[in-house]
Amino acid sequence: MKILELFYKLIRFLGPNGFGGVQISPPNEHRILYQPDWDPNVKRPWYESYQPISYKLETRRGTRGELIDMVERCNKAGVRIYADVVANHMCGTDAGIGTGSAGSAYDTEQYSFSGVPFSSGDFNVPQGKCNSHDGQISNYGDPDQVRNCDLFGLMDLDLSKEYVRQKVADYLSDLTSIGIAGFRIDAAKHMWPADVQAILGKLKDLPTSYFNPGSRPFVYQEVIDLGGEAISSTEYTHLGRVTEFRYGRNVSEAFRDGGSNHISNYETFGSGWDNMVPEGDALAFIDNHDNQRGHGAGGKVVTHIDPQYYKLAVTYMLAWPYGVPRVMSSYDFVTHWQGPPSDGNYVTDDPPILQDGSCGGGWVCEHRWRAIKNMAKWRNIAGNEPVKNWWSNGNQQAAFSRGSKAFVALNRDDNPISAKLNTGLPSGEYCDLARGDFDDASKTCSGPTVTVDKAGNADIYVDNNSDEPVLILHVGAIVKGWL
Ligand code: AAO
Repeated sequence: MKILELFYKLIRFLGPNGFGGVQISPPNEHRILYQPDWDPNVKRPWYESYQPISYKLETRRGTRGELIDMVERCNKAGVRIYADVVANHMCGTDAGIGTGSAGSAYDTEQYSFSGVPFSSGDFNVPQGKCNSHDGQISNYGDPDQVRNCDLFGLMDLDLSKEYVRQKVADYLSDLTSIGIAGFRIDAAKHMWPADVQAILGKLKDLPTSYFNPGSRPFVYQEVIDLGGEAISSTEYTHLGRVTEFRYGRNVSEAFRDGGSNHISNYETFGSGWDNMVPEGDALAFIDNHDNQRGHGAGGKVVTHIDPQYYKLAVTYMLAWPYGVPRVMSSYDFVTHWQGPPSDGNYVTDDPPILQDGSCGGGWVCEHRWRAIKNMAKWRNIAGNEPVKNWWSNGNQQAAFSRGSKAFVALNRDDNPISAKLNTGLPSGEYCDLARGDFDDASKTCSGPTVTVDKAGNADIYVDNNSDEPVLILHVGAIVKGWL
């Protein structure tokens, strides 16, 4: 009985808490980058997953069968799975001769990947299509170089070739056929938009076993555009959404340690700011797997390492109407290349779920932190309601509602928020979802409540020294209505 309960607890967390989907690490065969001289817990760096060997679905995280099982269970629970797709390149030229995580043989000197198969005619550098002296990308001002040369020595595929396009499209079709709902296209900036378009054009609608007829894969492309380079995000927005790296940078400016902006200035945050793409084109996020450890780009973004600031930033992201938001869920690390918690064979561990619902075993699971977890449902309840009742102290405190559905207060200041504010909400006694959880069946709150009067006003108090420097209310968590 206990085991069954635990099982249901595990599969029933994301859906009931309002999370719509999960982005998974690249699910295809990758290089095994064993570094015998490295520290025991980092012998297999995380980033080997970004060095494809073939499109077989077998990785350090599990087998094809295990992936299918997970996708099916998640689809049944109403949670979609989005795969991180690495199609710009294969592994690094430094890999030499070896076999990948599914046992496929490769030889980088010969440009041979037997598991696909690819050979030298399928890559840009050996065909002389890269214009840099060493086959590498060094000049981000030159779009030909960015798209035809090797990124960090990763063997750049010639995606203008019909054969290569078809192999990638076959891989993506395989993913959708098992119920995967869409893709993050890794390194899309390093692929010609026309090539991405040709590949996506080969895909069929999503299978009707899990999706409505006529559904297309949800696509978001990793295009790092912080300005000052030749390639801009808008070259890709007709193909799907783009990862808006300016978003996390901008929000972090208000919330991270030493940030230079004030939350009081964020009343107009959105598409008009800092040349961010229109909100309908954006995938919004605070940090990602690269910039939380100093890889990639985005500058100094706030991460789980500063939990108070991070809760503020993610609460703001989920409360503010811009883009499709993505919440990061991490494992703890000391060195930036350290791989995930794993067993003696470097197979990634399942995160153990502790009594209080948090993760153990080295997993951070930010998405299970109470404020972040409860904000997922908050955003769903807010829906398309506009921002109303904006309040700020002109400094680092702000509060606002989304219509009359949801209200949030954020405190990054040196003083508590202690004010009577218009929450925009119907009168009632609300569960403070930053400090307690609401049980819908019994209409009870495990933490303190906040009373909203008939005019929508409430005495709002948010301690600046609290671990939870936010206040979260919505109409789905009312202990007693119509006071
Ligand atoms: C590893 C080793 C390499 C080795 C290679 C082959 O680290 O030393 O040569 O293997 O054996 C990940 C890791 C890499 C790793 C790779 C393969 O992060 O370290 O290489 O797996 O195992 C660029 C790309 C972007 C990419 C990002 C990391 O544009 O696509 O670098 N992200 C994705 C994934 C990432 C993955 C790959 C791609 C590869 O998310 O996990 O790599 O599949 C500028 C450009 C950016 C560029 C950065 C970094 O950014 O604009 O496009 O990102 O440089 O070079 C300011 C500027 C900003 C600038 C930034 C940094 O912020 O405003 O524009 O500074 O200069």
